[in-house]
Amino acid sequence: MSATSNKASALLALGLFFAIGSAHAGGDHGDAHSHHESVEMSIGKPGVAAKATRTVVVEMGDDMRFKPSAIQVKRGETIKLVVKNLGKIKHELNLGTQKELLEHLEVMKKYPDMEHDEPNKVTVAPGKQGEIVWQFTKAGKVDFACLVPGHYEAGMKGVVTVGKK
Ligand SMILES: [Cu+2]
Repeated sequence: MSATSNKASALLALGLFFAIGSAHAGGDHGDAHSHHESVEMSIGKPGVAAKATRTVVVEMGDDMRFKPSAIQVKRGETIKLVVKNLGKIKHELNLGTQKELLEHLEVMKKYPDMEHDEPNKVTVAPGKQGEIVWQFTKAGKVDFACLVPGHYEAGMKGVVTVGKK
């Protein structure tokens, strides 16, 4: 009996160790992000730069706004988004469904320093610019947002409308 309970508490301790370990991994941009792969299918897919039909410049500012905040594209179109940070603090542009963005917002609250290297996201330092090349394969709306804590809440969001043609 005592041998069994010792074993049980050892397993419990081990489980706790791994729980703490994986929480840290999330901060390094590890496992917490694996769920994005399926989301990419519902909003389109990473584009090939050579196939981009248009470049759209999106400016981000410390007024917590994207300019423009509404972008119109055609279904199937590959867009090169040039994302400029005109502010003095870090901003980012995340493409996703509303649901996915809200989920990610919660992760960002826990790990505000996380940097993004997925194809549907770009983190941009003050005064710099970044790029997302994306193919919008489904008609409808694709949301985008800055998920630096407090920014989305202040209205830093926008929408890409994907037309049928
Ligand atoms: Cu921001």
